[in-house]
Amino acid sequence: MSPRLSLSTLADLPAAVARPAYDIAAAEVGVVHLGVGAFHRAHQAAYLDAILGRGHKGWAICGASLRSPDTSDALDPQDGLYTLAERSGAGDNLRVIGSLRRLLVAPRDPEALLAAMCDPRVRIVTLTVTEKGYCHDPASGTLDEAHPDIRADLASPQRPVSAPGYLVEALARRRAAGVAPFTVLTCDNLPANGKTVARVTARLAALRDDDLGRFVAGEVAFPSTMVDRIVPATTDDDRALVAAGLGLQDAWPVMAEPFMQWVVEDLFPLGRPPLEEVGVELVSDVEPFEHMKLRLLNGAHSTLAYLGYLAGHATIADTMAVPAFARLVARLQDEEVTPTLHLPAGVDVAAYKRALRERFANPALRHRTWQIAMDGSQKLPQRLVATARDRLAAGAPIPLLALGVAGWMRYVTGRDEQGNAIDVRDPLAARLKALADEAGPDATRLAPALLSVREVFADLGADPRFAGPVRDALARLMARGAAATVEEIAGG
Ligand code: CS2
Repeated sequence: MSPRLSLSTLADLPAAVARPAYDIAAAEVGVVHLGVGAFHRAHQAAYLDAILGRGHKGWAICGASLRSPDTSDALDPQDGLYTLAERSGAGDNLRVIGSLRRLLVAPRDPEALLAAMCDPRVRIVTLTVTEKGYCHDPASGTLDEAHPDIRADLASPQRPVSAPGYLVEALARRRAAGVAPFTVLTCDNLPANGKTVARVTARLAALRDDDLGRFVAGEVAFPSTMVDRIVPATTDDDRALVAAGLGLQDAWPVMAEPFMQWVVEDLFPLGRPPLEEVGVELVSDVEPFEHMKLRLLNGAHSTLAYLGYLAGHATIADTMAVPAFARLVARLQDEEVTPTLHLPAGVDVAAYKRALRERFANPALRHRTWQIAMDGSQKLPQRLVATARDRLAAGAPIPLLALGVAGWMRYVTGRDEQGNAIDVRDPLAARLKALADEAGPDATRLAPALLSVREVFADLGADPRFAGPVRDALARLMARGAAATVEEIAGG
């Protein structure tokens, strides 16, 4: 077996592999990141690698895992170096990223993470902890005060477990030490993500102490962001492909499409890296971009994930290769999503949608429908339900949005169309399954049972203008299966 990628083997890389052109040892940590998974490593860490490459050496990252030690165990022996493989039908580009200068595992050493967050040289704390990592109620965007991790964080605030728990404790310690608060930059696909994380964090702080709550609400900046890059989970085949390209082993490379986008609200009281130098769009209002992305990309992604999985397709590209599914995506985007968007002048939404459909069809990315289907209860509100809410307010029909929601319902019953078990991963999985089991397969009972889940649908579950189309779509799915239903609805 070839040696491992690390600082000492960097010089052995073939010329075709891009690598840090800056002095890695001189880079200084200015950002602590919570949730150092594949998405972060293919997105924010790549942007900051480019920032370091332009000579701004104060913006390296200390990345922390809040749960599993896997990333740290894989990358520590590699001095934090890893490969980013950009994949498309045209081939693969390999690039070694050097911006991750330190790795921490929170449960192993919570004090080390808190100390890193309290270092005055750290000016920004970024997060990708997925939707469920904020311990909030997805429909209302407020802290779930009954969440076990939040209860644990209130019982022992100095030894946090959750992401909001770490933010609050580190902000409290900085305040006590007279160090100005860091900026909190969430990079998760939540609606109004800066405001939502501000609300959740300030509420947790207030539950500890009113004064701390006021401080977090009043003195801490939580800019909103729109992040975009498709990053499927890494497989062993990917590792082999990267090892062949490097001539070295990399225990955990990340695979991504060539496209990447980052729109950031420019609100950084302690300063920020010159992100505009590396293609980041700095704006005063992220919301129009966020709606465009969450509704057009993620809404279509979830729809393809549930219906594609049920129709027997393992990946998004395989699903998009079926003409009826490709038409379903185009019609959903054109007829039911685009009319809800309010885009700033200069955004070419038609080009955006065309590019999106090509990105979904990228044959080199094996993005599993099962992966995207995960955590639907946390994703549906902002991806499909909010769009449906806007449509109904405008008196407009929602047959295709309803079909996506019905696909989720069929999926969370936990049985596929052949009667095989589906491995449903969702914080609400057990409750969803119990509701589905009790209701049985008849859509006139199953749809209302699942529509009663307020965390997903809030008041819309009881609105006949929403419940009716969802029930009808579910009845078709139960009777005809996903492939035939999509063909009937979008085929011609
Ligand atoms: C996907 C996203 O897994 C999912 O739910 O829809 O991760 C998607 O690939 C990214 O948001 C693209 O930017």
